[in-house]
Amino acid sequence: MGAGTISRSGLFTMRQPHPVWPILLAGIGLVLGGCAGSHVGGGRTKVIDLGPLRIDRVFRSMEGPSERVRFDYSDVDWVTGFRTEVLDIQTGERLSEEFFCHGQLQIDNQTRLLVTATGISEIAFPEGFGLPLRQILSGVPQEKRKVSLFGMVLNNHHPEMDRLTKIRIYIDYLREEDLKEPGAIKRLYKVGLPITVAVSSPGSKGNPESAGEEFHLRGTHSAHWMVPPGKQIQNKIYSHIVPVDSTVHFGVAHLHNFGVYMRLTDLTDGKLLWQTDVVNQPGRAQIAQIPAYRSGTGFPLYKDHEYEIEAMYENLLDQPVDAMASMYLYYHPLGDERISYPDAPP
Ligand SMILES: [Cu+2]
Repeated sequence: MGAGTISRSGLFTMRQPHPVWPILLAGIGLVLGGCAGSHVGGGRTKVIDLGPLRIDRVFRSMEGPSERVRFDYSDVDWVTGFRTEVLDIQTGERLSEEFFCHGQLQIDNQTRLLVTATGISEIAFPEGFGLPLRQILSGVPQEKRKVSLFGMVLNNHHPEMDRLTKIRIYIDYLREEDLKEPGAIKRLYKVGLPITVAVSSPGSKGNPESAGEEFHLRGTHSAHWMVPPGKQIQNKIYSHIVPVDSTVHFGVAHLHNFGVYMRLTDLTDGKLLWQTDVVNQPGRAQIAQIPAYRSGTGFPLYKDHEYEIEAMYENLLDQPVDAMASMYLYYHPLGDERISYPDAPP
């Protein structure tokens, strides 16, 4: 059906300079039955717990305790959803998303295929779409053809707290045999579009390595910066964001607290394609939700167009706050081409 495999480097995925966190054969793997879609059967869910992760002081973004475990994908052909939650280990209570920094499903070549974070705890592709994990991995060199799950907690507000928590990850998936007919599900591939700033620019963090494994250093540019009090708009222009003409069917944006919006504009067409406006908890400078984009129809991305991503922060404190702005889009190639991520991100 497809036009062969296109070698897609992880050009716009985030870089992890050194694997600081050991890969542990831990976590609890459960398989749950799920409800079936109309044209595919046997929706399945794996549940994996990461932890214990002790929250006993303030941890800002990328500073909290974390765990990485190996993910056995031997029976996973398609991923249709990825959800994360933080639970209190003793009571089983689900904690607010303010205690969730981020989670991810990552290939050993550092390509992060699925990322959740504060306010975007759920990836749920539109019905009839899925990420073809097995096909993607078949394009990755054998020695890197492994997958891990990662989760990190966060605590911006409660210095007095002392709780043992865990991050629970749900992975909704399908096996090939669940598809009632060939082509019952459309392939989605990820592109990550981070805003980056010059490391040496005023206001940026001086030592990127100190921020831990997730610090997205891209040459002399970093995906992490500090926002001074007041409003700030950052943008970045990208070209060749997709290897083939495509339509986007799912998207999320990652922002830290005091983020206001993130938007994607097609500069060639002059069209605003998607904007997401942060929803804060009532009366608090705490992200409640960053609404996702989800559509069976989608919007187009063209291989030869130029795009701009833009993010606004409004820092209401009298001191600088940490910031990031990344957009993760899931696109379906119009010609049904097959994409892989054979190379480590630059
Ligand atoms: Cu971040």
